[in-house]
Amino acid sequence: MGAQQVADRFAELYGAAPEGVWAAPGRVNLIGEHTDYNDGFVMPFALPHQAVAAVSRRTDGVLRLHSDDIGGGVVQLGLADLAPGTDREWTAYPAGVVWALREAGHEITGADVHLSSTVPTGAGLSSSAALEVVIALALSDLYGLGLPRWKLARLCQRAENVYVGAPTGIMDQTASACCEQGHALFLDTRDLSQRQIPFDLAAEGLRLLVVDTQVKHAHSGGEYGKRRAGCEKGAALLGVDALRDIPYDGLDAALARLGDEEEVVRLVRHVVTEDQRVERTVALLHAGETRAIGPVLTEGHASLRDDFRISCPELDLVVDTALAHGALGARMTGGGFGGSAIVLAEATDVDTLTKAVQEAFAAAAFTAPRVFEAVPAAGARRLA
Ligand code: GAF
Repeated sequence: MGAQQVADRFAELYGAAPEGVWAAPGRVNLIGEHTDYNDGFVMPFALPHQAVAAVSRRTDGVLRLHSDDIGGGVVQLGLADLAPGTDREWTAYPAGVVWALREAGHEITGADVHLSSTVPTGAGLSSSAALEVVIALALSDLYGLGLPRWKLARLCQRAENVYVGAPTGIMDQTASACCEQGHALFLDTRDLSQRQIPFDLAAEGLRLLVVDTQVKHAHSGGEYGKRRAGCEKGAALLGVDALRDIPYDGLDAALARLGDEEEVVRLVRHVVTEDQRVERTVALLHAGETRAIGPVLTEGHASLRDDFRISCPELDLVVDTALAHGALGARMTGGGFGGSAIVLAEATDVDTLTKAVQEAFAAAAFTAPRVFEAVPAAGARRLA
């Protein structure tokens, strides 16, 4: 939805034009899954799908939130009443950001907000991070906080971890806040250092498809947290701060030290090899060998499926079908347990591949997937 439409709807709801309109995108993660809470590497890029927010300040300690995507009218909250764990609705994401900003000492005295998002929810494409980041950026601008992007991302992660109660890492919020058009973001989640990596598939006759399996997932559920706890246990057993500290060439020795901790062994193996896959992907892109990243993506899927155990039949079917019909590589993307897969393919194979995946889903009696092409889009910004 365009900035003007969102501003018009704001004016209809609240009786005056907004002070401004901002946008923040969802993301696809190219490679580097479940590495971000292990201080590791990730490589997301922004989608053209985005959350758009029209916002004005208030001075009376009231936060009003509205979205036509959800329905249910304007929700009015008192800033003094915002408290972690009290909201189980979509409003927890924007309200959590206001809470996190105030908790960090920023004087926010209220806001009227109208939101409209095109990021599919529960599809592993970071719809919640888009909501958080768009509010954080709007309030940082309006209240003159001048917060750098990485700090906005940290505040949004705090909102999600503490206020919403989902123990996620820093990737999604940083992707939404920091990605640039035409680039993937190589992010070191230990110190948040970043490199924008040119990623123009069309110029090379390639395409990246996103296949949303329509299997919904949620990270506040227990499985994500269990994986995270297992990784932390692995780091503790190995005497390191985070699994990032296990070098790839020290993996075998580390696994041997874990002995019969079979589950921890699998988690550690995934994280350490996944960090190495990110580094390999960056090196291949740097060398102009874009097609060669395909097998690396596919290896990543096998690791998430067999070691991390967070795939599902629908995601595996996308990957297997795409590979059987000529894809260069394919893998699940995002947190797992449903959501989306990505497929790297020659442009000329896209129609055949899409049809094959759709037919395979129909034959398996799965809900029809949603398939679209992903082109790296801009990160969060002010629109008006
Ligand atoms: C979700 C989380 F929000 C991220 O922090 C990340 O851990 C991802 O799952 C898995 O790579 O999107």
